[in-house]
Amino acid sequence: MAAPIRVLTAVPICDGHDSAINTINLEFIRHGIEVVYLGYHRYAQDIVRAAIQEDVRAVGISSYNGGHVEFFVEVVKQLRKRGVDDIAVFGGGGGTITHDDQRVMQKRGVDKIFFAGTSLTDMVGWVHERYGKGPKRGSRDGAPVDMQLARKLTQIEDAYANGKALRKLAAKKSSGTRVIGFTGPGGAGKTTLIDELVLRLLHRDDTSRIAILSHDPSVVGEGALLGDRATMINSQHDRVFMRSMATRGQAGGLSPATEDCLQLLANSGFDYVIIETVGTGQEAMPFQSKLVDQTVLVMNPDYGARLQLQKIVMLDLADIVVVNKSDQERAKTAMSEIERRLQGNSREQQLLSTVAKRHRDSGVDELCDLLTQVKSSAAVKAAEMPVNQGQKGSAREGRARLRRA
Ligand code: B12
Repeated sequence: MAAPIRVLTAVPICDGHDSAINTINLEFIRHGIEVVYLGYHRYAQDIVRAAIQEDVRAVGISSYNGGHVEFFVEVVKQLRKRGVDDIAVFGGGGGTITHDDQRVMQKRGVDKIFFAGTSLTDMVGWVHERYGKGPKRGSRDGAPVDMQLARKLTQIEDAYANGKALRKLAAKKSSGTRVIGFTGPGGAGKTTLIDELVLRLLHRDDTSRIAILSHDPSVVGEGALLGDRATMINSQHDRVFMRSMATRGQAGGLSPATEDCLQLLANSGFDYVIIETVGTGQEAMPFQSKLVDQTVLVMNPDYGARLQLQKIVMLDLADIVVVNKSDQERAKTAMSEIERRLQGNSREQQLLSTVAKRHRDSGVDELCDLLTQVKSSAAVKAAEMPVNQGQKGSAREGRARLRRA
C-alpha cells in the first residue's frame, strides 16, 4: 500500500475565521491524507521550518484577513531560499482572495488558490491528483541538514507502508544523546509538558539541540490529524527538529516505523531526543526499545477509582510518574494514591506533580532538573573512567553504574 500523502496546514493570523481550516483538515483526513496541523498565528518562518522537518508534499494555508499575496509568496520565497523547490504552497480564503490576487500569487510560485464555492470533493480530488504522484524525492548534496534528515525519515516510513520494512539495526545511539519517552492517557497534557520542558532545555544550554518524535493515531491506509505541533509553541525553534508520525494501524502508542526512525534521530547528534506516544490505555508498554533511556508516564488526576491504578502497567515500568493538571481538586488525592501504588514496586521511581499550562511551573522545573541531572552526572562518571571504557560506556551504562553506586 502506498504511503499516504502528507500535507501541512496552517493559519497565519486567525481573526475568528477558523471554521474553514477545521472543515478542510477533516475533509482531507477522511480522504486518506495525513495532515500535520500547525494551528493559528504562525510566522512564515515557522511554517517553512515545519514543512521541511515534516517533509510534507505541500503546505496549505487558510487566510481570511488580508495580506495573503505577501504571506503566501513569503512562504514560497523562504522555502526556495532554503533549497526546497518540491514542497508546493496552496490554499484559500473564501471571499477574501480575488481572482486577480490569485494571478499574482501564481506568477510568484503559489500552486493553487481555491475560491468560495469550490466543492470539498473537488478540492480533495485535486490534492490527490496533484500531490499523490510524482517522482521520488531525495535530497541534494548541500541541502539543509533538517531536510536530509527529514527525507531519510520519510524513506523509513514509506518502506514500512510499502511492506518493505528496513532491516532493524542493532540499537545504538550517539554517546551524549539522551532519549526520553513520554506516554500516558489522552488529555493528560503530554504535549504541553514536553513543550515546556523543551523551553527549559533550550534556555539551560544555548547550544543544545533537541529532536521530538510525536505520534497520533491512524488506521492503515487512512488519513490522520497530526496535531501536536498546534499545541507546541516553544518547540517551533531552529534548535528543535520535530517530526509527527501517524501510527498507521499499529496498537500500543507507536508506529511500525518508530524504532528505526528513533534510531536515526538518536544517531544524529541531538542532545535530547524526546518521543511522545499517542494517548495510551492501561495495557500499553510502548517503550521496549533499548534506545530509550528514561520513561515518563504523564497522568491526569482524574483516573477514576483507586483500583484503576492497579491496572496501569506503565506505573510498574515508568522511571518518572508525573501527575499533571495538579491544580485540579483531585490532585492531592491522586498524588497520595499513586505514591502508595508506586511503593508496591520494588524499584526506584520518582513522582512529581506539575501544571504544564502554567508559565514557570516549579513542577516542570523539577522534571527538567531530574532529566538533566542524570545526563550530567552520567557524563561526569563517563569522563572519570579510563578512555576505552568511557568511549564504550555510553550515557546508559554511566547511569546504570550510578544506580548501582
Ligand atoms: C462564516 C463566516 C464568518 C464567521 C466565522 C466563523 C468561523 N468560526 O470561522 C463569523 C461570523 C465569525 C465571521 C466574522 C466576520 N467576518 Co466573515 N465570513 C464568513 C463566511 C460567510 C464563510 C467563511 C467560511 O468559513 N466558509 C467555509 C469555508 C470552507 O468555505 P470558504 O470560505 O468559501 O472557502 C473555500 C475556499 O477558499 C477554500 N479554502 C479556505 N481556506 C482554505 C485552506 C486550505 C488549506 C485549502 C486547501 C482551501 C481553503 O475552501 C472553501 C472551498 O469551498 C465568509 C464568506 C466567504 N466564503 O469567504 C465571510 C467573510 C470571510 N467574512 C467577512 C467579514 C468582513 C467578517 C467580519 C469582519 C464581519 C464584521 N464586520 O464583524 C467578521 C471578522 C471576524 C472577527 N474578527 O470577528 C468578509 C471578508 C471580506 C474581506 N474581503 O476581507 C467575508 C468574505 C464576507 C463578505 N463577503 O463580506 N465570518
